[in-house]
Amino acid sequence: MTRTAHRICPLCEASCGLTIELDGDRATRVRGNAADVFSKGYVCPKGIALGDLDQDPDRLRTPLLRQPDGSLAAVSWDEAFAAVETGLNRVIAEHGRDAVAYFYGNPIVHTIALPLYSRVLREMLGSRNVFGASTIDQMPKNVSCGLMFGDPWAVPVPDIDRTSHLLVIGANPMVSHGSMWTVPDLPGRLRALRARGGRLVVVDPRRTRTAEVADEYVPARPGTDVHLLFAMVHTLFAEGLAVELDEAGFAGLDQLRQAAGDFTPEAVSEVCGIAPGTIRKLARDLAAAPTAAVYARFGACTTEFGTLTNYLVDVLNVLTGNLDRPGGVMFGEAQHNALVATEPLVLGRWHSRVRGLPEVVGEFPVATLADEIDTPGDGQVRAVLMVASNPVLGAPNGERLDRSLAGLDFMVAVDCYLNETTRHADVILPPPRLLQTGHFDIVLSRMAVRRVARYSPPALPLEPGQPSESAILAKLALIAGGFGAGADPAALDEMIIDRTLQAVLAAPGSPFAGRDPAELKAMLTGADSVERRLDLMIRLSTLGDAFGLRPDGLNLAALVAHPQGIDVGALRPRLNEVLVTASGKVELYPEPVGSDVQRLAKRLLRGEVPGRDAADGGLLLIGRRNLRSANGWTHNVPALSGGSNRCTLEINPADAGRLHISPGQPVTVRSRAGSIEVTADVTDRVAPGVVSLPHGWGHGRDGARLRHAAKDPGASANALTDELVVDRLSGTAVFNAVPVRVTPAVA
Ligand SMILES: Nc1nc2c(c(=O)[nH]1)N[C@H]1C(S)=C(S)[C@@H](COP(=O)(O)OP(=O)(O)OC[C@H]3O[C@@H](n4cnc5c(=O)[nH]c(N)nc54)[C@H](O)[C@@H]3O)O[C@H]1N2
Ligand SMILES: Nc1nc2c(c(=O)[nH]1)N[C@H]1C(S)=C(S)[C@@H](COP(=O)(O)OP(=O)(O)OC[C@H]3O[C@@H](n4cnc5c(=O)[nH]c(N)nc54)[C@H](O)[C@@H]3O)O[C@H]1N2
Ligand code: SF4
Ligand SMILES: [Mo]
Repeated sequence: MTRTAHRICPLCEASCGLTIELDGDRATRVRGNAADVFSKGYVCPKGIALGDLDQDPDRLRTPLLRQPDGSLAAVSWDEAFAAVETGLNRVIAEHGRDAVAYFYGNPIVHTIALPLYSRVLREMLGSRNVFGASTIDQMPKNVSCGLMFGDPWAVPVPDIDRTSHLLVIGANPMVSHGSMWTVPDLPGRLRALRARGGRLVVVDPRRTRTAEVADEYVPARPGTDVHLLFAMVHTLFAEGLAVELDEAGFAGLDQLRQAAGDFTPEAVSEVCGIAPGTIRKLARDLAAAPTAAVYARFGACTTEFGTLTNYLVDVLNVLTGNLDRPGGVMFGEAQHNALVATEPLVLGRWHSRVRGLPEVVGEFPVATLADEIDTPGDGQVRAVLMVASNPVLGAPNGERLDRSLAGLDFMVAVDCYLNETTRHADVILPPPRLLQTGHFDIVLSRMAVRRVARYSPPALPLEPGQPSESAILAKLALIAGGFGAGADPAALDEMIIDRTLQAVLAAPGSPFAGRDPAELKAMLTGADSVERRLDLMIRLSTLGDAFGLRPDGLNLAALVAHPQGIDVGALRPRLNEVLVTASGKVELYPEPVGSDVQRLAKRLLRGEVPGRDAADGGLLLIGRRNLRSANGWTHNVPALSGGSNRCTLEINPADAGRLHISPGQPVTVRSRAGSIEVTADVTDRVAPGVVSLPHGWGHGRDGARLRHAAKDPGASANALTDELVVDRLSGTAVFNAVPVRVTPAVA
C-alpha cells in the first residue's frame, strides 16, 4: 500500500520539511515538502537520501551484547537492559558515580529523545564526568552568549530576510546549511538578500561555496579572527562609528574601548594576513549599512581564542546598533518552557581531575576525556554511556581516545551503527529507524529565523516490544538512578511533568498562581507520555497557549492538525525577555574576557604569527564539510559517498610546488599528535600556508560494521588534531589552525 508522510529532516540544522512516499514500510521517494511553512520545498541530497539511511542494511535493528568470547551478539531488549543494569551497578558500587561518564553527541539537537532525557539522565547518574559534542563544536558561542546575556542558549541569529549586510566569518552555510542558525534554503535567502541590494561578505582561509557567491571575499589566516575582530572594534571606536549605548542597558563599554586600544589595524595586519585598509573597510561597511548582521561559526569557534572571537562578533553587533533589531541579529523563540527563569552562566564551578580544566555549562571538555580514562586514581572514569556520538572520529586526537575506550571496564552505546566508537561497547542499544521516529525541534527552534512550530509524528509504528529512543534513554536514566531495568519509562515522564508544573506554578509572578497542577495536567494531549511532555513544552513556550490564557497560542493538537507547520511570523525584538545577567545589563566586558584579552595582547606584543615559525614552512590545517556528509555517519550510504565526497588534503599550488607534491600524489601529514596518509588535491581554493582535510573519515577498523564506508575509508583528520590545546574559556577543542608538516609519502 502506498501513502505519503511528512517528516522534518534530522540531518542538519536547516530542518527542512520532507515529503516521504511509502510503499508498505519502505520509503520509495523523498523530496522537499513544498507546503512546509518554513522550508517551502527546499531539500538537499542528504534529505533525499533519508530512505537510504533508513534502509541501510548495516543499520542496527536489535540490541547487541558483548559475549564471553569477545564477539557482539543480537539479544532481546530485556537482556540488553538487564546487562546495562548489572554493568553499571558494578562500576558504581566499586568505584562510585564519577567513575561513569556520560557522553552525548551531535544528534542531541536533531532528536526529540536526547533533549528530553539528557538532563534527567545526568541528574540520575550523578556523575561530574559529563562530556558532549558541544566542546568539540559550539561551546565558545554558548560561553560568550552566557557571559554577555546570562543564558548560554540566548544566541542571536542573523535576521537574514531583512538584513542589508551579512558578514560571515568561519562558516560555510552554502554547504553546511547553517549552524546555530536554523535557516532552511539558505542559498535562496542569500540570493534574495543580494537581489534586494544587500551585501554578503565572507572571511575564510578557504574559498568556499559561500565565498564564491559573496560580494566580497577576504582570505584570512586561520586562528586569527580574534585579532581581526578586535581591530574592527578598534576602528569603530577610533572613527566614531559606534552607536550611542544607554548605560542602563549595557555594562563595560569603557573597559571594552580601552582593551581595543592596542588592536589597531596596523598592529594585527601581519598576524591576520589582511591589509589595514581592508580591516578598516570591513568595519566601515558594517557601520554604514542600514542594517547588518555579523555571523561566525565553526571556524571561529574551534580555535585557540574561540570564546573571545565569538564574544567580539556580538560586540560588533552591539556597537553597530544591530543587536535585537529587525535586519540585525535577533533571538529566536524556543518551543519550550519560558516561564521558569534561567540562572546566569557561572563558569568553573568544579574542575576536571587530571588537567584541572574548568567545568563549562555542566560539562568537562571532550579534549580531556582520554586523560580521565587513562589516569588511575580516585574518580578515574571506568565506564562510559555513549549516546549518539562517534568521538573516535570526532574528538581531538581521536586515536588516543580509541585506545582509551578499549581499556574501559564497561561501555554502553545508544547508536544506530556499530562504528569506530561503538565497537568498544559492551551493550549497544539502537534507536528505531528514521521512519519510526517523530521530529520536533526543541533546541533548534531557539535559533530559527522565523517563529515557526512544526511536529512530525512517526511515519511508521514501532515493532511490538521495540522501545522508542525516548524509552531507551528513560530506561538508562532509571537504571542509573537505581530504579532498575524493569522500571516504567512513562512514570519518569509523569514525574517530569509534575515537577515542571510545580516549578511553573511556584515561579514569581506565575500566571497560573492558585491553579491546581492536576487541572493543568489533565489538559495535556498526546498519544503517549512523550507527546504529553511536548504538549507541556509548547503550551509553556512564548508561542504557546499557556493552557488557555493565550487562546491564539500553540499546543500539540494545533501542530498535529497542521502537518505543514504553523508560521507565527518574523522574529521580534525580545532582548528584555532573554537577558538574565546578574547586572540586568548586556555585559560588554564580562570578567573572564579580560584575562584572555591580556593573554592575546601578550602574544601580539611578542609578534607571534600562527604557523609562521613552524618547521617546514608552517602549514596550518583547517577542516571542510562536504554537501553529502553529516559528519562521518552518512558515509555508509552509497548515494552519499564517492564522487566529490572524498577525503583528500587540499593544498595551495605554491606550497605543493615548494614541497615537491604533485596533484593526486599520496602525502604524509604529521602533527604533534600523530600522522596520516592521504591524497593531495592541489588547488588555490585554500590560501597559501593552509591545508584542508574533511573530518569523519578513518573507517574500516576491526570490529566496526560499516561495510560500504570501509571500501573507501579515508583517514581521520583527528589523528592530527591535538587534545592538549583548547580554547581556555570554553575548553573547546582546536580543530582549525593546527600546525602540520606535509611531505610526499614514501612508497
Ligand atoms: N577535525 C574535525 N573534527 C570535528 C569537526 C570538524 O569540523 N573537524 N566537527 C566537530 C563537530 S561540529 C561535531 S558536531 C562533532 C560530531 O561529533 P559526534 O557527536 O560524534 O557526531 P556525529 O559524528 O554526527 O555522530 C553521530 C553519532 O550518532 C549516531 N546517530 C545518528 N543519528 C542518531 C540518532 O537518531 N540516535 C542515536 N542514538 N544515534 C544516532 C551516528 O551513528 C553516530 O555514531 O565532530 C567534531 N569534530
Ligand atoms: N553538508 C554538511 N552539512 C553540515 C555538516 C556536515 O558534515 N556536512 N555538519 C553539521 C555540523 S555538525 C556543524 S557544527 C555545521 C558547521 O557549519 P559551518 O560552520 O557553516 O561549517 P564548516 O564547513 O565547518 O565551516 C567552517 C568554515 O570555517 C573556515 N575556517 C577554518 N578556520 C578558520 C579560521 O580560523 N578563521 C575563519 N574565518 N575561517 C576558518 C573553514 O574553511 C570553513 O569554511 O555544519 C552542519 N552541517
Ligand atoms: S539542508 Fe539539511 S535539513 Fe535540509 S534536506 Fe539537507 S540535510 Fe536535511
Ligand atoms: Mo557540529
